[in-house]
Amino acid sequence: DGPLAVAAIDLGATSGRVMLGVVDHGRIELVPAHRFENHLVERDGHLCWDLDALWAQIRRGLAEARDLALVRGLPGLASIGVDSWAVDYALVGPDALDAGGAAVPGSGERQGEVIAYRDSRTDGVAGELARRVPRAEQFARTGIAQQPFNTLYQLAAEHRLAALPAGSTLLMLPDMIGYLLTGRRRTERTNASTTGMLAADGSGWDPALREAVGVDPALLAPLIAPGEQLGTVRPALGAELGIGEVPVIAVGSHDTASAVLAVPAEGPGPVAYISSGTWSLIGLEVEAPVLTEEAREAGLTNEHGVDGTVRLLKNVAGMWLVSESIRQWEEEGAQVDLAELLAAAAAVPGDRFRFDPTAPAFLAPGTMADRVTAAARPLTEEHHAPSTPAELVRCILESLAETYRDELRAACALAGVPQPTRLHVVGGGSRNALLNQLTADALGIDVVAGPMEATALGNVALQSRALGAFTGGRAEIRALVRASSELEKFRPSPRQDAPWEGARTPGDAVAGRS
Ligand code: LFR
Repeated sequence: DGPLAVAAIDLGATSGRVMLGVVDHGRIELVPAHRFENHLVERDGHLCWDLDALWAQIRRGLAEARDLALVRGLPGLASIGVDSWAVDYALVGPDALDAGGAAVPGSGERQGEVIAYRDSRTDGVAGELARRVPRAEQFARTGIAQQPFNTLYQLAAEHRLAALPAGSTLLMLPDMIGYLLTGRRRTERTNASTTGMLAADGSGWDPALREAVGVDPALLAPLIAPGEQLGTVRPALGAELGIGEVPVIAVGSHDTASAVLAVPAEGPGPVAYISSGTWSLIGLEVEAPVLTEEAREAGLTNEHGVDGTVRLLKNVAGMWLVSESIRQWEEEGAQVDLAELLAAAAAVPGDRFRFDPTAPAFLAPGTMADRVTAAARPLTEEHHAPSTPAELVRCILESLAETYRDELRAACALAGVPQPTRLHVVGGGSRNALLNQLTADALGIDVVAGPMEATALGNVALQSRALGAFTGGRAEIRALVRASSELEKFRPSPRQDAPWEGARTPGDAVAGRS
């Protein structure tokens, strides 16, 4: 019953990390073993992810995690879990055969690049597919919001399927890492739901949608549930990294599933959260999908979570708007420090400009500051457009906060639950104190910020439960997270009107306070 050391591989759109998680006496200590940058690369005319570079960084991170465990007197890694952003996939050919004719696990060759979800190949594709399977039917079958980048639409735009060698498999990104680690081909269920091709009850792939995009059933690997063991690290790889044949455990491999598992909520009532990173995922944890036409029209999605939960949420462009604006300013020669920029944004006057951060126009990378400036509507007669980086960031954060209010209100109405008394913000974006305060003010409820590394904590917690470190469900996992993190509370500033009651009805465009 001594301390347990596991490795969490957590890949984000702008950075990845391998964390050592030490679980001991009802607490998790996260020790960063290796952090690395990640970014989009252009290849063959597409925006892609550099999988080979990520895999090299992951291998280095695992070796370093093991070293960190040994330094602490622990016997090494007890298991590994992998999560990343959703919807993207690799195509892998069949395993090679050895001299005796036996398949060599993990030797299948990647068939082309891993094309990123922000690539323009899906432009217009969802509309075309809707002519074959109407949007209402797609939603009723899967419960997934029809975002242009869903795997389903990527597959409808995929030109490589016909040329794949027999025995090829589509593996979601974390499943691909799991395959490289173990040689086993499986599709983890939480991430499978983001494809837009999994039946809403999670029972299996939806045959009508699979056929509509020309995907042969043999291309899809069998499902695996979070908490199940995928396999063990291939002997040669385990020896190379000095980690041995460690079990690899399927976690909530969709980063948002792991992050929401680690929301430090307590007490009765539905859990309301924002998983705040590149995206802001705002919504509720519910027990069953909300498949009504109203939910579809509101743009809400029903993603599968750990332990049979469902996340009724909305994708809102989050820190991406800020990080891409900064990238533009830096390309133009400016030197930008995020902390200074946020301090300046807190100091400039508010309530001057608004725009709709849910608009698909902000999906693609490039010239983000210009695009947001062009979309910003003045709320007063004297000001025409944000004219400094601080003003633009203020406009982004205020627009986000008001969108959070409207989207959470819509989710509660559609799920038939009362307004929550607090909203949890987890992930890297939870460190943005100005945004947290604006959010508390817009909603008129307490905002509880942290933990920042919720995704890695959810990943580690599920591994340790699978290894038998504790028993129990979400309540136990959340108690473990609370015992392991420092949280900060933001209370709404006193103001005359009651913002929750005064909020717009779902479906209204985001608009400024009048
Ligand atoms: C967040 C996230 C979102 C998903 C988006 C694209 O990192 O996983 O949940 O909608 O990335 O995959």
